[in-house]
Amino acid sequence: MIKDTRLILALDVTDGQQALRIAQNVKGHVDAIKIGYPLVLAAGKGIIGEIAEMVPVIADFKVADIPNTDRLICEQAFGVGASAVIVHGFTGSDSLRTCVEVAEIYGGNIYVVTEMSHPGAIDFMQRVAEDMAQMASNANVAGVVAPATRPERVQMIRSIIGNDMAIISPGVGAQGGSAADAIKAGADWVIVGRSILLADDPKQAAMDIVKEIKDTIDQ
Ligand code: OMP
Repeated sequence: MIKDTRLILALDVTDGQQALRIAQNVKGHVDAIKIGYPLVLAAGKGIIGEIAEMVPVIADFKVADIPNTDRLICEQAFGVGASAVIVHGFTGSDSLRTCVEVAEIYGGNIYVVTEMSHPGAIDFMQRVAEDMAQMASNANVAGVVAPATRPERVQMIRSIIGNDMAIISPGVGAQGGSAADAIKAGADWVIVGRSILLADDPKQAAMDIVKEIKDTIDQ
């Protein structure tokens, strides 16, 4: 993924035509588009390939199964044109290794979820997030997902994985986090859905976030 705008759009809509229109509209203002179950279940996996023709696609399937099932899921995602797949860390190193192997075959990337951005992540995930970050680092993945809603946790996770791996950070806007704080804490990209999708002018909303990030970096 080319680091330019440092913004990833979470395309959480369930209408394929609307998804294509939004992608066309924001292309050039986002470095990637993240597509998850809502859109794929509604429009079919082919939507990944259609959008990948405009902007690189991260398939957010939060893969979390035994290695063989993980392999089948990752093959489906990379096979239709995803550049990267998001996988959960809590299923352990053998599951993760299998995802990495599939990614290597397709020349794609894996991002591992460490601690999620919503309040419930504190119930179970937070206490193993640092171990999952370490596992991700050992597995040499492209990066991890860490919460913009808790910039101090982004900073902690950055200290574990070092500077060779990327942090992509959701939770900006609708969930209360700020793009500037996430970037300052060490995120490489922020992931934003509703603040862009529900805006009167999604392209302008994306441009505003990109400006906020650029101003933060220039400070
Ligand atoms: P908004 O809250 O609408 O900006 O969307 C955030 C996007 O990031 C959604 O697609 C979530 O599924 C995703 N996400 C989180 O919000 N929190 C996480 O901890 C992890 C993800 C993710 O893996 O993308």
